[in-house]
Amino acid sequence: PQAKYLKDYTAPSHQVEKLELTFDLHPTQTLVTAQAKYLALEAQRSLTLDGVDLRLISLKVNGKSFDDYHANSTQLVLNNLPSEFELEIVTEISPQTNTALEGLYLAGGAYCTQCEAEGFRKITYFLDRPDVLTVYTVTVIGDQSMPFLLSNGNKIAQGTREDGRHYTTWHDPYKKPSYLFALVAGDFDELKDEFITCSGRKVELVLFVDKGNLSKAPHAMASLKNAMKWDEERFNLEYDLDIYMIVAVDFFNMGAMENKGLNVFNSACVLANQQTATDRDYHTIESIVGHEYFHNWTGNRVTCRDWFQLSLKEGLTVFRDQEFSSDLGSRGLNRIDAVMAMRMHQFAEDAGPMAHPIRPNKVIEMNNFYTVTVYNKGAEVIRMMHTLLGEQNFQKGMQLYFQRHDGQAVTCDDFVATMQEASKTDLTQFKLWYEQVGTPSLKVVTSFNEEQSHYVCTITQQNAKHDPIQSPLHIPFAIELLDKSGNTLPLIVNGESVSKVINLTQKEQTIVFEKISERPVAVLLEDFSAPVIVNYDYQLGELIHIIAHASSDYARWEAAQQAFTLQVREAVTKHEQGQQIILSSELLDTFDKLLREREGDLALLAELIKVPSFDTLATAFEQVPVDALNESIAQFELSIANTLNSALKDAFMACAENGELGHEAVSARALKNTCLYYLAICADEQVYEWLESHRMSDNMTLVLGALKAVLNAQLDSSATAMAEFDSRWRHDLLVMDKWFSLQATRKGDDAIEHIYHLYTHPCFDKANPNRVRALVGSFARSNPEQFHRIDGKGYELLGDLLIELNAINPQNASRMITPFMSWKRFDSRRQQLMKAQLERLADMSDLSDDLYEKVDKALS
Ligand code: BAL
Ligand code: ZN
Repeated sequence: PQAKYLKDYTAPSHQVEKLELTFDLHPTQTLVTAQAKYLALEAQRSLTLDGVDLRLISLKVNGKSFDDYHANSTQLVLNNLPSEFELEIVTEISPQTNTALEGLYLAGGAYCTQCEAEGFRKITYFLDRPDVLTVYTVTVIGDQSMPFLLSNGNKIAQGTREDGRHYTTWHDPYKKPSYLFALVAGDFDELKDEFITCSGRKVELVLFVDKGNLSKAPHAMASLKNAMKWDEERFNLEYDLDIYMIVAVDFFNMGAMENKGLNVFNSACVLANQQTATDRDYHTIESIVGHEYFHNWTGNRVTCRDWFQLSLKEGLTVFRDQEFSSDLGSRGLNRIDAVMAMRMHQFAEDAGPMAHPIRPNKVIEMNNFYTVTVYNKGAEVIRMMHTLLGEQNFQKGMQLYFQRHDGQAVTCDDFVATMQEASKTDLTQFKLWYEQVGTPSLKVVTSFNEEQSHYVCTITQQNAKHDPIQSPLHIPFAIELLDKSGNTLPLIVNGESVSKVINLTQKEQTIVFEKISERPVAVLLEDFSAPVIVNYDYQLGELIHIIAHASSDYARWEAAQQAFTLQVREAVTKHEQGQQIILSSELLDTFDKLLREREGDLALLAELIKVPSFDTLATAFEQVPVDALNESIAQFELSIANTLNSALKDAFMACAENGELGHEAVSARALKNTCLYYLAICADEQVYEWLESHRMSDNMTLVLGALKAVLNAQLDSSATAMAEFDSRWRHDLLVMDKWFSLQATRKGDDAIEHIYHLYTHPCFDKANPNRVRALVGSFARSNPEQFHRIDGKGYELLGDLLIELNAINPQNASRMITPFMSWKRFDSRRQQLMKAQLERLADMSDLSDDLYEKVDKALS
């Protein structure tokens, strides 16, 4: 496979004035007629169009058949063309056999498209690149069994043909790149609503769901209306078409897609009622509906010049959706979510063989770059800009960005330039964040000078070893100083009050805080003000002080994470020396007190007392001590369960939860579930009763919480509980995904065989990405004990699946390979075993580009 480089970018050879598409839908022989007007930008006489898996039926230039062309498996080259011409191309495609779910496919009874990044070339020959924008008019012809024939923009015609088939024509007045094209055809239930924009325009809102699912659509609709209102209020951005449609489909590679005026969503990111969806699902739906809506401006109205600039729209839109969730819900909890994603997934990616800058410079398969780095680290980079500029200047920058670039395809540099200009802030050094690779670290050393009343912080930046940019970055470093009583101390530097955000720009910087009369406790990198690792020798007592007193909820949670990390380091050493592992009584006392006081947000408390995940704790070690880590986590949980038994029970009973969806009820359920999880570990009759009553309730958050607790504690009731859930929910595949995920975390020697056995479950389907992620994805991510089995059976299971998925759906295969990418972080035996699986893949003659790129990098 051929790599593409950012440095090789060249402007397109032609402009396309308009594109008219006609789809005559058929499962295996869909005819696509594309009529376009091309204008050569230079004295170009040839035109190279992208096209993959297409059967060319006919080709005309200016109405006449044309044969001065040649085609290969990825391109069609036309020669000796005039400078302006109409091109008509008819191609035939087979949606039913398209299991890759890219381009036009027929799955779960509906036709559906996914064109980002390069799926449009699987529909027709075109300049399939984001900097070629044109106006689309689309006619969809289909059987009457599919009442809805949808595409982007406004409906301008519909009717029935003589042969009984019907058609609908759509026109999108906004120029767009091909990746934003969408078509959906099928039979759905509709939820309709409307939104009156800030300028008084009425927008029709329609949500299409599978028949019978209408009762699960209102939350997504409410989220959409909230998003539309929020974008007007916070960003001054109004929706621009007369209609906004969302279609939920069952087969989809991603969460959702922001096609202009016609979002296509994975049904898992739309459908919710309290019987079938957890509070977490509700939150995810709100944030994804928001994310896709926000793309209408950051992505659609202003798009990317080339795919290397993906973070231009994704980093920015993730930042916007995070702000949306934070403004509507709890800022602290949303920050915790964002940081967990960074720590657990992005830091690992940035340290592994697929490490890349948020603006990558070399790509083989673009689908491999829809990553936590481009999305989440990209959002952190935007957040740092927001921190440095402040809300007002940031919004000024956004306004300038739209004023200058509306309707254009631009670069990350263009974005930073508008921010810089509007805020009159020099972002030259800051821009290195777009090029650097790996997680930078900050070593912090502090000292207290009692005589001078000085608290001195020396901070040294270190780029990652594999970072090509070995020079200091511009890092906003937020700090809070707490006195012995837990009060926040004013920050005075050089005789002047300063804000809590310090600009780090040098390799080493010393900050002297003045008028500090006692040694304070420093809350470092408050709110994760930069995506970096802080190395500082905290004492457990200091962390406990922060848990009790920091003014930011995030900082309190972060201190608990750090405390667990400190403890796990000790525990691993103890495990190696054959000593008993327990959690420090100081930390247990702190948790006990918090559980008894139950002040503030209960959901925060629930997060605070959770032992961090295996993946999170693993980041504290150069080489992951698999067995010691599994043992430590189990022992920590046992310590909490035993020691805090009565506090957990009191908290469980005191949490009033009325089955509603408001923040208080959600928080109460979160804490109830955390308590029950621990209580099940040393359950008594009372706890069995609680578990049973939650398991039988009609609230999925409680049901799943109880099931998870029962399985984790390996209670006798596990098998019956799982069987009952199966028979109750077999008709609802999205709910069954929760069941598959739970099955994946099963312990015991037969866990692996059990998963192979589940492949034959009537609800399981390897062609459906949701099912695969639920079962095998959860296994590899959330069952470290079984996945990393020393007999290699866990790795073999994933290897077997990847080989199959390579043929069915390369994009999904490529996502599922992630756990193998960090194989070098394990002991030599496990390295050998994982490497063997990677080599199995490398030896395949038909390895997809998607997997090739990752396997090649992993093995090199
Ligand atoms: N553009 C792909 C899906 C998303 O990020 O919204
Ligand atoms: Zn996005």
